Amino acid sequence: MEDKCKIVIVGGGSVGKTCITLRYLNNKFITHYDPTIEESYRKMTILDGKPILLEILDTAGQDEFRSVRDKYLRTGEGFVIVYSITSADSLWEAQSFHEAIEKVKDTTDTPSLTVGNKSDLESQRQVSTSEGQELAQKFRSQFLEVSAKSGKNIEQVFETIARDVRNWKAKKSGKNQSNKRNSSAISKKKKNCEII
Ligand SMILES: Nc1nc2c(ncn2[C@@H]2O[C@H](COP(=O)(O)OP(=O)(O)OP(=O)(O)O)[C@@H](O)[C@H]2O)c(=O)[nH]1
Ligand SMILES: [Mg+2]
Repeated sequence: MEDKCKIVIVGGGSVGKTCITLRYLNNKFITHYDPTIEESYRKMTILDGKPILLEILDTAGQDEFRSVRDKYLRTGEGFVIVYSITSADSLWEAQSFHEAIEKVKDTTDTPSLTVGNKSDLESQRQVSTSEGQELAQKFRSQFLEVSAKSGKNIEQVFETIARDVRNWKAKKSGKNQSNKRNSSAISKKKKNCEII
């Protein structure tokens, strides 16, 4: 059976979450702004030679539509945290989304990727590349500057987060297997004790 990966795209309003998602899925760029409530998509792809089903959830950046936030944070396996390089405020918002993820997941090792979008708007830049990188380091996530308009680094967004989730799951199931082995070794020992 193929792998599955639940990816959630988060970030402030109008940073370009929907445009990133639709550029990846349809290779199209939408110029008008229509705030998202919540949209989900599925895409089958090949990652590192193996099939994987990506379940992508495009979420609301606008405050008034954020009521279901905790639910999707709980079910997501990998998070793409988006800000716009043209908005310093959106970098702060990215931070608050990251805090919400850590709080809901109650762990610091959830796979995430920090993305600075609208890299085609260099003349309107308010967030330097190094500021974005610093934030990503703080989140212990990888970092990409992208443009939904030009398509720059869009494929990499989904490849990177899907690979992270796949590795994270493999690590987790490896740990579970060794826990099972340990506990069955303990129960065997116990049985041996009873016989003696
Ligand atoms: N120049 C440029 N504009 C972009 C880019 N990505 C998005 N936009 C524009 O920014 C506006 C908002 O984009 P959306 O993708 O709808 O933003 P969003 O983050 O989904 O917004 P919410 O759904 O409200 O959270 C639209 O007018 C897009 O055309 C980009 O890479 N470059
Ligand atoms: Mg949207």
